[in-house]
Amino acid sequence: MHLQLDDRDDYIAFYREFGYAVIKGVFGPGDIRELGEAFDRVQARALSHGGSFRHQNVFFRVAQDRALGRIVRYAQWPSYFDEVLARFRTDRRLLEIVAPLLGTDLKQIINQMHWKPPGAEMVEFGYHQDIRFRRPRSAYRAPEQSYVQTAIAIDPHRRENGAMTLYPGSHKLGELAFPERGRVMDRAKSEDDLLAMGLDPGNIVDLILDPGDVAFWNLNTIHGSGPNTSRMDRRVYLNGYVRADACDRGEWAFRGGEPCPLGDPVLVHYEDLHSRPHPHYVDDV
Ligand SMILES: O=C(O)CCC(=O)C(=O)O
Repeated sequence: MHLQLDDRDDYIAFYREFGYAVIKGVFGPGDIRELGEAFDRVQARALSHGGSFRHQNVFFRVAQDRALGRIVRYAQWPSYFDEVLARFRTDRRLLEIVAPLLGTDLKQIINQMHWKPPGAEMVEFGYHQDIRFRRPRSAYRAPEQSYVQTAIAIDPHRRENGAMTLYPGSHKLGELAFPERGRVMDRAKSEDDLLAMGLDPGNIVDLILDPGDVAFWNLNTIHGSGPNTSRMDRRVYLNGYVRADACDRGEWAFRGGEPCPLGDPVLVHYEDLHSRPHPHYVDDV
């Protein structure tokens, strides 16, 4: 189903029914060029470090890939240091998408860039629901209704380059007890995980995006993503918003619909923000 930003009623209805939706052409070629350059800048910066690196909420996950050597899997909260990424995190076009679901007073939990460089062997995400990452749970009230995850496609997003795949309607199943088998980003996307939950892998759909499209999904929507067997990267810029009155964590993104710039970092995920605020390497790569 191809929806445009103007088809607000349709994409909200689609989201409510299936737990995700795609809006075509939200961002134009100029926007995507700017974002693509930001991806290159942040990737180079992350690789300038010897391993995974944290400074306050900023985190670069660097991994050792069997085929390519050191690669960047993701960067968290680049908007603290990159003006372009900061501008897009509070872009009104993203607000317009989520406001019908969440209102216009929003905090942000996810500000994240993902890469899947061509030829890399270890870039899959096992099937999961994002609700598992919303911790501590006591900081979130009714997270399934008060939180929406968005993704801006920078590259074409196809099965060959490791598109996300989703289980439509799975947001209605509640939080499922996926087997705890290490980090989601270290697991291959496997139909066995769905079968183990009594779910039919035949229901899975590919999330097909073109550059500038925006996908958004519910915290309970089951999704994962496969390997990149193409010659093209597969980059997405993720921004996750929560109704401010339903969450004790996160950076303000919009107040009364007005963009909120970042200041001194506040608690989002990094529990040691105040006790260990200095830059350091994280040695679990
Ligand atoms: O980038 C991807 O393919 C996976 C994204 C994902 O699963 C997530 O952000 O929860």
